[in-house]
Amino acid sequence: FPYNGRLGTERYYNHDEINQFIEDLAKENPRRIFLKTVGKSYEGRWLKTVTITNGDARRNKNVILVDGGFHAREWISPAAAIYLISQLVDNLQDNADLLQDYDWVILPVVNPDGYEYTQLSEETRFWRKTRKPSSPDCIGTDPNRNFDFHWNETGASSDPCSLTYAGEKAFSEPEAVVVRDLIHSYVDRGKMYLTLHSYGSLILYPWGWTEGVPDTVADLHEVAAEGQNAILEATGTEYLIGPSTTTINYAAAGASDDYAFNAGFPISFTMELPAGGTGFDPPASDIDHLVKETWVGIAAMARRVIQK
Ligand code: ING
Ligand code: ZN
Repeated sequence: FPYNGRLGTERYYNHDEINQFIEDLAKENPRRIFLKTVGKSYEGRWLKTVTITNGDARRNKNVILVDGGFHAREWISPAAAIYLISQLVDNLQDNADLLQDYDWVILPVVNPDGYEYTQLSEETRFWRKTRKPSSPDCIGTDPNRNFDFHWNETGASSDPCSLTYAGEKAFSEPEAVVVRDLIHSYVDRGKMYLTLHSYGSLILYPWGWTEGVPDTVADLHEVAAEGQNAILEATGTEYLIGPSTTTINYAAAGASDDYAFNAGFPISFTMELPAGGTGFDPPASDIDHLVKETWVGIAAMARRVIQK
């Protein structure tokens, strides 16, 4: 597929292609799109956010913060982030309301070392964690157990070889530090934090560390329901929505959505995109409809947040 300045939905892309894409976007749209290098992965890959605006000069708009690619094998997540970026950039007319008083800050691949590793071979395809050695024998920490909020209290492991290893301490992973710093730098203006995972067809909200729910659970539920209904209407895909712990039936502390919510994002979701293939590996032919329905859900949730 010839590169026309956009990444299509025909296949999955590697981290270099994704970074090149957002760099090109920023160069083409210098008044609307801003690129920021926000850190480096353990193996030295640049983590870059793209900030999408409608081009008016007003600063300090509200912010919607979205990330993808926490977990290496969840390839549909960066794909959905790419599609989200493309929609917000290319369809300004249709989405004027989403950008009128809001800027969108998107980090498409939180864990590029893991993501690249899963692209190496069939044997490495289902790697989940980061790639920093965690012990003499094992590699990787679960970046979604590495956040400093009830860190390693439940649903995480102290075994460096475990899939859900919480890390030697909270924020031991540079990739989690990058997301932490994004959360703090945008929280004053932050109206929604959304982290894209797979798989499960779920929209999860805090808490993940306890069976308790926040005081504002009704608000969280209302916004999630908006996404759920929009997706159902668009494609018939049935998402389940609810508090993380009781919806996936296990508590898991140290995740980014709890951290962002506790830091002050009033709406904070983990969106688990639908399974495909054996779960984490939807065939390329499924990318198009999955990322499109995800976009429909995200846009509906954002509109509910904006109207509140
Ligand atoms: N699932 C999430 C995980 O990190 C989750 C589930 C969401 C746990 C929010 C805690 C908080 O395990 C996947 N597929 O990564
Ligand atoms: Zn995940």
